[in-house]
Amino acid sequence: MTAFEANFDGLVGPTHNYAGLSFGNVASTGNQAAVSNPKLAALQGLKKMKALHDMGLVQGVFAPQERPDTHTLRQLGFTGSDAQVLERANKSSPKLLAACCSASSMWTANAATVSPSANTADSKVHFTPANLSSKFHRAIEHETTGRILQAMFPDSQHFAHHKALPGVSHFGDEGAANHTRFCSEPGKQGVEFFVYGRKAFSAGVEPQKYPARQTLEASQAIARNHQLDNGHVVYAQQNPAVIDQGVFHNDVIAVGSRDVLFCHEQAYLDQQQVYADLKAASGWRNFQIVEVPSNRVSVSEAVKSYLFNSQLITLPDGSLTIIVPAECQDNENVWSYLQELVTGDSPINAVKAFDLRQSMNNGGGPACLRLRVEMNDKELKAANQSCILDDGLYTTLCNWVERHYRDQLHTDDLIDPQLLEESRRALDELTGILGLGAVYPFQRV
Ligand code: SUG
Repeated sequence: MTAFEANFDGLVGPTHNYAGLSFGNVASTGNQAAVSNPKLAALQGLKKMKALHDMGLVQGVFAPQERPDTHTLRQLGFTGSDAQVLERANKSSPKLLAACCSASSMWTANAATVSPSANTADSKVHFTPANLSSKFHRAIEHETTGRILQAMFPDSQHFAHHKALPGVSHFGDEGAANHTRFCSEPGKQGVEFFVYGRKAFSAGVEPQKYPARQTLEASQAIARNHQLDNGHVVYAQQNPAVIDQGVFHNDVIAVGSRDVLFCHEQAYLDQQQVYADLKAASGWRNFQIVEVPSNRVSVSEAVKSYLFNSQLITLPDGSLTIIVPAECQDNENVWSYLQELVTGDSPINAVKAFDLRQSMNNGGGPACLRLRVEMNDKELKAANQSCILDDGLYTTLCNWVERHYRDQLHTDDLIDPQLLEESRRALDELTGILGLGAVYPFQRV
């Protein structure tokens, strides 16, 4: 049976905007109040999906959430018609309204942690939606995320779905952005690498300026729920000093795939120990570490260019390509490093840059936009086929975006009841296209 890694990219929702909601994510706060282009954002994301499909990879589509989230606003005591709820929330706090309007579910690396069947004791693929408890606008995602995941992977013979961990800071969980599966090849038992920013129940070092979103205890709970073998799990603490420079997730400073870890030399608190633990747990000879030294690419350049928020993809011919954001091309130093990397003797053979600037302006690069699900043939068959991209679905989704999305949005527009209408109309049609059923609150009343 063949196994492979599929990418499920978040389709950018119709309310994509820049509200500066994510303290510690310097792109988000830096672009606060800029005018966004939701249509372009969605099309940029779709273009990347199509390109990966064309390269021979299995590419899936992950539906966005219902926004504005009037259901949460009602839970918070705003009453009246939907238009009044929006208006009253805005009057109380424009930032609160913006939090309930964010299209942040596009970054599906934060949707869940996924363990492939090759690693789990019951040989099922396990999913835990991330509680994203460190940011309010993200903490309201996991319920719908769980429903969408169920609709995408419905067969309980192959897929096990867990509830998000308790939504408190002790169990802050950011999903796959802080989790990597290594393996000698897909379908084989491999290592699950969990990266955390702080410990909740014991003492340890922590960042001073920006929050550490993920706790060790959250990662440990997921490993238990997913029935992982302890000998194949490695935990590592992120370097608090880099969190304080804007590295709010591990995937801003490292990326791994198969038997390759590509990371910055300052990524972890005890870098050499992390390497030793990964090598010991993997047990296979070829585990390769490509470490980028600070004197080649500084942490600040890494954060600006999002060099590490890249995708390492294995093409059907076995070669490894790195998918980076166009910002890497803009930075001469980073681009020349990448040229050397792919022409030198590293395991990475080629580089491809994508324009994802709409998402990047909120701190979301190529890796943030995708959730990896390693599957075998049987599991892929058992998944919802309407969510798997082909040329037809790509065209359908581009047309859908063209018909429903605005090409300009400012945070002042979030109060517009028309936007809510447009968004619901679009999502209602989308659930039909992707065969999801009634996953949104407005469809369930
Ligand atoms: O959680 N930005 C997201 C970006 C997530 C990136 N994901 C990964 N690194 N995997 C976040 O900080 C900004 C929204 C705003 O400010 O409007 C935001 O939520």
